[in-house]
Order: sequence, then structure tokens, then C-alpha cells
Amino acid sequence: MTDLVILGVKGSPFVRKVQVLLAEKGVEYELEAVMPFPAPDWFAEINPAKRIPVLRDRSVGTEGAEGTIPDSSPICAYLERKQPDPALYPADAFEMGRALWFEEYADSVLALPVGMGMFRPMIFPAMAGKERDVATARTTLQEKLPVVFDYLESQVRDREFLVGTTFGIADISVATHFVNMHHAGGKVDAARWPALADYVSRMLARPSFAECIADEEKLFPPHGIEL
Ligand SMILES: N[C@@H](CCC(=O)N[C@@H](CS)C(=O)NCC(=O)O)C(=O)O
Repeated sequence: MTDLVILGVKGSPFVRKVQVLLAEKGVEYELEAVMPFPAPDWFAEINPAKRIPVLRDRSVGTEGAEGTIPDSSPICAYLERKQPDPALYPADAFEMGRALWFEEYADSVLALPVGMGMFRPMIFPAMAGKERDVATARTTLQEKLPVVFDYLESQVRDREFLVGTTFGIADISVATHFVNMHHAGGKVDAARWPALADYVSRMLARPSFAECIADEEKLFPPHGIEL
């Protein structure tokens, strides 16, 4: 039995953040299914925000809120301290600040249009046997995301990774939302954002991401949104 349990579901970009970080560190974990929208009442005791993921470290506590940490950002920071090798946060102070900025930007500014404007309208109805809302996904990709892509393009031009010279939390946090975009059938237009398109395909090809994508594609088969 492993110590670490992620409470949440496959397909959540924030659950995937934790899964990818653990895969990069080579740490085993279990995933215990907790569906949000809405999460069950008992879940409020361990996360009053009733959002996934929550991490349980059984070496700390096994019942109720004991041994649990809600929210992907503190979870990832905790796991970095618990298993420092390989380091996924920069040692340099300024680079650390930049990495946490990209994590925050991804969790808020990138997550919203991809989650609410693409993943939900495309995936949720399909899972309920209803018609996908292709129009909303298309509008999000054409009208809401370009400003985000412009910024990210400027940040990855001539760079292998977002911060410093190694893969880390900034890359995990940003790339996880491009997996949800992929499931929703969206792509970064390589003619308009060449550096970002290249960056995204490199990040998603890493074994840590590729394994999640292959696993999730069984639940969300890929399809286009016919732009
Ligand atoms: N800041 C949180 C965001 C987590 C989040 O929004 N999770 C979504 C699923 S992807 C959720 O549980 N939503 C349920 C709700 O908002 O009621 C994190 O980084 O973990």
C-alpha cells in the first residue's frame, strides 16, 4: 500500500498536475475517485472549498481531515519537500518567484477559458449522451484564448522550458490545461504561435503527460472541433 492518495478524478487539470509531478519524481500513488460538481457532503470536512484534488498522506493521517492537504498548489509544494529529487522547483530565488507566477497564471487565467469554455461544453454533454456545444468551444479558442497564447508565445520563444533550464512546476501547471484543450478537440495554431505549439507538443510528449493522456483518452476519445 502506498502512502499517497489523490482524491479526485481523471480529467481534472488540477488532479493531473499532481499526477504528473509524482510521475516525474517516480513516486507511487493511488487515485481515489471523488467526483466534484458537487462533491459529496463528507468531502467538505477535508476541503471546505469542495474542490478536487485533495492529497492524503497516510503516513501522517488516515481518518477525516488528518493527513490531508487540499488544492494542487500546496499539494505540489508539499510533495517537493517530501521527495526533493528530482527538483521541480527552482533553487534560484528569482526563478522560484517566476515559477510560482506561471503556476498562478495557469491555475486562474488559463484554466478558466479552457475549463469552462472548451472542456465543459465539449466533454460534459458527451458524457451525458447529449450534443456537444461545439460553437462555445470554437468561440473560446478563436476569441478568448488568443490573448493568453500571445503571452505564452512570448514566454517560450527560444526557450526549452518556461523558467530556467529544466522542466518544472511552471511547465506542469501550464501544460496540464493544454491536455484539457486536447481532449476538447482544440489545438494551438502553429502558424500563429509557432513557439507555443512546439512547446506544448514537447511537454505533452513527456512520459509523465503522455501516460495521463493515453489513460484519459479511454474516457474522452479525441475529436476535432472543425474550425
Ligand atoms: N485551485 C484549485 C482548483 C481546483 C478545482 O477548481 N477543481 C475543480 C475540478 S477541475 C473542482 O473541483 N470544481 C468543483 C467546484 O468548483 O465546485 C487547485 O489548484 O486544486
